[in-house]
Amino acid sequence: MSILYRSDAPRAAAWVRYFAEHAPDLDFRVWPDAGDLAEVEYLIAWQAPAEFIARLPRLKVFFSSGAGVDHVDFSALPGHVPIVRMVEPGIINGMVEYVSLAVLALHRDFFDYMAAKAARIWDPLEVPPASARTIGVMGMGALGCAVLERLASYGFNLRGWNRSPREIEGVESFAGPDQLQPFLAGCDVLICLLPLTAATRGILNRELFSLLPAGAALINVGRGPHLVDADLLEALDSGRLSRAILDVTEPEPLPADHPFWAHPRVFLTPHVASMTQPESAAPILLENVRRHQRGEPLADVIDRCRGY
Ligand code: OXD
Repeated sequence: MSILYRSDAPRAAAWVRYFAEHAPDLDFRVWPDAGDLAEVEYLIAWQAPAEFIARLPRLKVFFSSGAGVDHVDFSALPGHVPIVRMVEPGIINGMVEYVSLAVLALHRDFFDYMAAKAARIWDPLEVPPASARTIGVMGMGALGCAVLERLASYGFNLRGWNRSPREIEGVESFAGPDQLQPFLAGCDVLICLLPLTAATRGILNRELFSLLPAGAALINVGRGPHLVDADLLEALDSGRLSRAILDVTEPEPLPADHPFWAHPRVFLTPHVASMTQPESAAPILLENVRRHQRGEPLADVIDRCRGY
């Protein structure tokens, strides 16, 4: 039974250690030291290039090393090979930390104070309670729900929007295109945690911004192509939006001459909101391999038609 890891090299050693200790019966290999590729049955990878997949005739399961699968070429993977996304506590906790930090920094005016400090201005602003703000999350999957749960602990008003209806206690839920407008109308801070699909590409655009309350802020931790960059710049420059916190861009890395770098109301991080943590991901992936070996249904298999 061979598993091949073909992803982030610095984290490979931790995967190897875990499998050596907990699954010595499995032959865990790390690319490029992959041996005979014809023996590989499970692949852990970020991408699935067609010419590489063609060299794995016995592949049984493709495990994405990240939470998203938009970068995976589904057509390269034979129809009988399930595609499994990474849902693990390390990724979830990282996202919860990042989004909480971003929301609290907006709520407590940290970006204004950074500018004030640079200008040596001592100017205390009003401190409204969290209950005076409404935070909206687009995408109520594993990450979106965990983020909403943590934000609830601060006392914010919460709302969520999802393709299909989802109920979470304490969260006003909206679903589908018809409810997008009423959802947006109440969001002081909008967080994008949607999967990237044909339906969500470019969803953060001028029309959507026009439906938010004037002065709302945007946090994009989904994917760069969710956002129409020119529309965001226009919304910021016209004052329709107050700020944007972006962890993802298109392309990545963001080119040095892109206007986001110098924009005073865009805060950028280089796609670090959350990362797969081998220590917490390996046990979950191993359990899924064991399920497959026992002929049981796998967890976190994506729907190829839906795209996530
Ligand atoms: C992921 C990511 O999908 O890091 O896990 O963006």
